[in-house]
Parts: sequence; C-alpha cells; structure tokens
Amino acid sequence: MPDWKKLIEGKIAIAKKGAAPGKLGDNIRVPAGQKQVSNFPVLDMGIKPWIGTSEWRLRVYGLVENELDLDWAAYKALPQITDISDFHCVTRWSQLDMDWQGVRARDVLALAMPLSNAKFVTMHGYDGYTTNLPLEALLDDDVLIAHSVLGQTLTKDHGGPVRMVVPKRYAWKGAKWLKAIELHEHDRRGFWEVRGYHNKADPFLEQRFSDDE
Ligand SMILES: Nc1nc2c(c(=O)[nH]1)N[C@H]1C(S)=C(S)[C@@H](COP(=O)(O)O)O[C@H]1N2
Ligand SMILES: [Mo]
Repeated sequence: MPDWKKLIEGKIAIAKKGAAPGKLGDNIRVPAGQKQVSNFPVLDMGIKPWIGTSEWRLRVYGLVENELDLDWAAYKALPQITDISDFHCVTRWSQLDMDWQGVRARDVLALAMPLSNAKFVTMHGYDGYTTNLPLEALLDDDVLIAHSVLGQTLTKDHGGPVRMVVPKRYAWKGAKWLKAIELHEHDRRGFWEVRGYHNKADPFLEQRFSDDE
C-alpha cells in the first residue's frame, strides 16, 4: 500500500510552492509542454495600432438587446477589479501570477443584454485580428477587459489601451487592442482558428492545433 498521506502532502506542498517546469507538479500551474517565463513576451501579427484613450471605443453588437458603444470614460466608470491569473501562450511559454486590472467581460455583456439565441462571440482588435469563443466562456469571473497588468497600464505592445484576457484558454483567445465584441448564434472561427489553431484552446488539454479537434 502506498503511503497516501505522504503522497498527498507531497503534492500539496508542490502545489503551494508553484510549479517548476520539468518536475512533478507541472500540471498544477504550468500545463504540459509549456515552460515558465517571467519576461512577458510580445506576440502578434506585427501590426500594432496606436489607439489613444480619447479615440478608443468598445462596441458590443450583433445578437444583443442593447448595442453598446463605450468610450473611455464609460469603460472606466464600470466596476474595476483585479484578477490574478496565469497566461499560457501556445508557443510554449507560460507566465504565472499576472495581476490584470479592468472590467469583467460579463459586466459589459450584461449591459448589452445578449439575446437568447446569442451563443458565440467574435472579439475584434483594432489591427483586424479576430478570435472566437462560446459566449459562456466570457462569463467566467477571471475573463477581463483589461487596461493594466504588472502594476502598469498596458503598453501598445501588449494591446493597450484595452485588451481581453481569457486565462482558461491559450493567450491567442484574448484580443489585444480590443475594438468590438460581436455576438452570434453560430460559431465563426477567428484569425488563427482558420489557420490551424484549435477552436477550443484549453492549455490543460493541450488543445493547440485544429488537427486534434
Ligand atoms: N489584436 C490582436 N490580439 C492578439 C494577437 C494579435 O496578433 N492581434 N495575438 C494573440 C496571440 S497569438 C498571443 S500569444 C497574445 C500575446 O499577448 P502578448 O503580446 O501581450 O504577450 O495576444 C493575442 N492577441
Ligand atoms: Mo500566440
């Protein structure tokens, strides 16, 4: 008989310490195939639009009762929260304990009042980027429409002034330079999802490529 108590205590100790890549406990914080980093790399298509807060708008449209066109003041007037989460990029780096600040996506969606047939969303960036998710995935506590991380307002490189963060999916599911959230009845694949990336993108299931769907 294995010494269960010792085993469980050992695992809990590892979980509390946080994960070290390549050691037992990887799957607690750092998913399989990922390496922990702390330099917050930049990844995008290379077009980095600069949108000042005075020009920035966030539209929520499609299958909603109340279409939104929020300006900076309206966005900043919404309940602001901080959520600490881990960031997993499909290019195999993960950065832990990212303290995103902003507004919960579900608070914005509640204002827009999705119609009952709204089941999927497309997030649009000012660079023309798109990515898709089920509407339900945006209702989680940790999904933020964020303006700051690591104690600073978002730089242009990281999607400032405002980006989406969806911690339970690979990072490509969070649009930088967020411009709009569009609600549909049927799923529409986004920029990477039509180019070979997995539609679901759960890092703990290693849903990297569409071949595995
Ligand atoms: N608008 C927009 N959002 C985007 C991208 C992009 O090219 N354009 N790249 C995605 C990808 S592939 C990743 S891994 C993350 C990277 O975010 P970071 O550059 O802040 O690390 O942004 C995602 N969001
Ligand atoms: Mo990515």
